[in-house]
Amino acid sequence: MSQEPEQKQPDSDIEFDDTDLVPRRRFLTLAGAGLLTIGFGSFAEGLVGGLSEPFNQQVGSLIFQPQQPVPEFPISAIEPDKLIINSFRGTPAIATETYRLTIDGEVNNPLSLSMSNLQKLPLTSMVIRHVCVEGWAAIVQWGGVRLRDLIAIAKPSAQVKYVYFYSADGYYESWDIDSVMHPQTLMAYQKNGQILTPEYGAPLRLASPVKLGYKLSKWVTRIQLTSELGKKRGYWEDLGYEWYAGL
Ligand SMILES: Nc1nc2c(c(=O)[nH]1)N[C@H]1C(S)=C(S)[C@@H](COP(=O)(O)O)O[C@H]1N2
Ligand SMILES: [Mo]
Repeated sequence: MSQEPEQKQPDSDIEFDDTDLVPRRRFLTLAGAGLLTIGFGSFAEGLVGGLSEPFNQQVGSLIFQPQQPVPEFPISAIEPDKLIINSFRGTPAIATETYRLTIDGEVNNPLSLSMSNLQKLPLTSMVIRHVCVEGWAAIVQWGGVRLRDLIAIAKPSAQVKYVYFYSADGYYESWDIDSVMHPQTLMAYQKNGQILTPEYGAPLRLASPVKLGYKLSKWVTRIQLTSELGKKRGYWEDLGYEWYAGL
């Protein structure tokens, strides 16, 4: 007699479709609880509050007591010509229609999100300064989804301390969880009021006033939550640049 090996649920099973804000498996439970009829804020809180296992103290406290916001600039301060395209390997071709953002690693609810899934979540807009270590800066308006909202849906496990970002051009970065959960850390799909263009990271890139330019990955396809940093920490970091790179 042989036992059937335990089958791991394939990622496709939890893919969103255009009408659901949440993966299908979860849709049933949340719809049952009536949570889908209310706003996303309540939806995320309901999700977090309803966890059966203790929520990561660190990640949890960051969700409910957000860090001090970094002051923003008025729209009139935007410097449209100053954001220099800085890409180590050119612009990768990404078809927006088939693009998916994967959120996985040490999470209870791995996600695969389309741009239309992401665009249904609350849009946050901010005008901040982008600073590149190569000696230039630009005031830019970014619009997108708060990364901490996405992390909350993915239900990180208790030990998560770091997050890796993988990009379609082979670029990779790792961040501390505090900076990831900062309310002004966005997965952006708009720049200066327009949809993001390919050379600036479309369809989805990091934008944040708490990190230097090289931490702000363009063309992000995968976000991996982890309790440990590996040997590789980031494209520039592995060539000698500082890892934390805070502003
Ligand atoms: N995937 C990817 N992301 C990246 C880079 C890159 O080469 N590839 N360059 C980084 C650097 S050094 C900077 S300053 C900013 C530049 O963003 P911009 O090209 O939109 O001005 O992107 C960052 N993100
Ligand atoms: Mo940079």
